[in-house]
Amino acid sequence: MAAPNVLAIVLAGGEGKRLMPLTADRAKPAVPFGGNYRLIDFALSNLVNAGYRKIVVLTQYKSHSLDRHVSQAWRMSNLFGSYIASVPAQQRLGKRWYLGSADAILQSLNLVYDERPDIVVVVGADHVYRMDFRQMVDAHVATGAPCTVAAIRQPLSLADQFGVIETDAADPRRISAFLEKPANPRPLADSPDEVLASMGNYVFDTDALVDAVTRDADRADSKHDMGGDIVPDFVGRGLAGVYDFKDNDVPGATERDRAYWRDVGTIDSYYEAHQDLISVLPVFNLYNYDWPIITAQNFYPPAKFVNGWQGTYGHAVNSIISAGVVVSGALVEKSIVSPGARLDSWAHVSDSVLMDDVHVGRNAVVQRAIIDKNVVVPDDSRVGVDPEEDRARGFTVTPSGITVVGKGQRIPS
Ligand code: ADQ
Repeated sequence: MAAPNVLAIVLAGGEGKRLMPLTADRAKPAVPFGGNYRLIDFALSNLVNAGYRKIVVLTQYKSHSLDRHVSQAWRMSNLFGSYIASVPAQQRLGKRWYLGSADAILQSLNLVYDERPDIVVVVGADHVYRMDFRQMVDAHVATGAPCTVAAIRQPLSLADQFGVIETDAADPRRISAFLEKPANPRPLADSPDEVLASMGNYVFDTDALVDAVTRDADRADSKHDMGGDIVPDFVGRGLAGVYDFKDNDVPGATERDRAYWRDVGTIDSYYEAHQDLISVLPVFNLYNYDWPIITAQNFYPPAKFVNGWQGTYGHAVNSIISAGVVVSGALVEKSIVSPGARLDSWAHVSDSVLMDDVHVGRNAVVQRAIIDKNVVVPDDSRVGVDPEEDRARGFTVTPSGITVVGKGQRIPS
């Protein structure tokens, strides 16, 4: 059988409130990650590596930096009909923003009509993982359900952040119940501390998706949300199948990172995912060249480590140091330093994430902190040392004690 014609829709309009202040100035999918990347790079790499090259990215909230990233990093020749296009809310159905992710698709149906795909793959844009979507599409075609939801086991304690799936006892590939972010979820029969969670990635037969979002538009009680309304509609009609992420076998994956999937929706989970990357043996393997995570190739010079003032020794250990960084007489430990950052003599950065072009001045101390783009940490100042002092200065401090200095925030000297 010929491969189906597939259109991918990337939902990238989310606000990401729980990642504030990192999302004060940018959409969640545009939040930098791992030094070089933006969150959306994981979803787009997974689609492109799977061979899907007709991709529309639906944006809305503070879309400028996301839009710029998609157009610069993901510019593709339109050879043989390939494209990755960032599409802003077009208000085709009236003067309103998207009401929810299903409304984003409804308002963008012209893109579906233009392409006339057999199948539409709908994916979120804010998770860190590798997944071969072609394998999910093959499973979708094989089961014959018009809607397939990707699923992964997650701790019961996190169930209120996810769509929770129950499967049919007689046919475990069918979804019998779906509850969006339930307060009292039922755990899995074979594992009392886990639920089967929706990953927010779906495969639809085109006609079924068009029908569902069109009917949903007239429903007064709908929030017009894919997870909250569209998937439950398919489940209610007995038309939804499940695709277990553990069946996905990405080329080059290791036994440890095959099942890796992280929702980095909170500052703490974002920070923890970074801690993994800088560990000696990370679970998520950035070095899998068989399934590369693609991002912008900026023209930064290589990273450089030099002795600084009075011969101070510039060095970094257990860290990721990106291109264009200059560590001059500073010490970096267990940290991620993004492109273009500069660290001066006697500065000490530990257990931290520094984003692009951060400047850490002489003798400054940064620990257990996330410092957003372009922020200057003045000479002799400190961040992340005293949570009360950080709160008093207007910085976000998470319950686990991570300080976040947002874009444009000033650190007093
Ligand atoms: P959430 O992530 O909480 O749950 P949502 O906030 O709708 O759901 O975000 C899903 C994706 O849609 C994100 O990539 C977001 O950027 C995008 N998005 C949100 N609103 C949008 C809009 N108005 N226009 C365009 N894009 C929009 C979802 C599912 C759950 C599932 C989790 C997995 O609803 O069932 O378990 O993802 O993390």
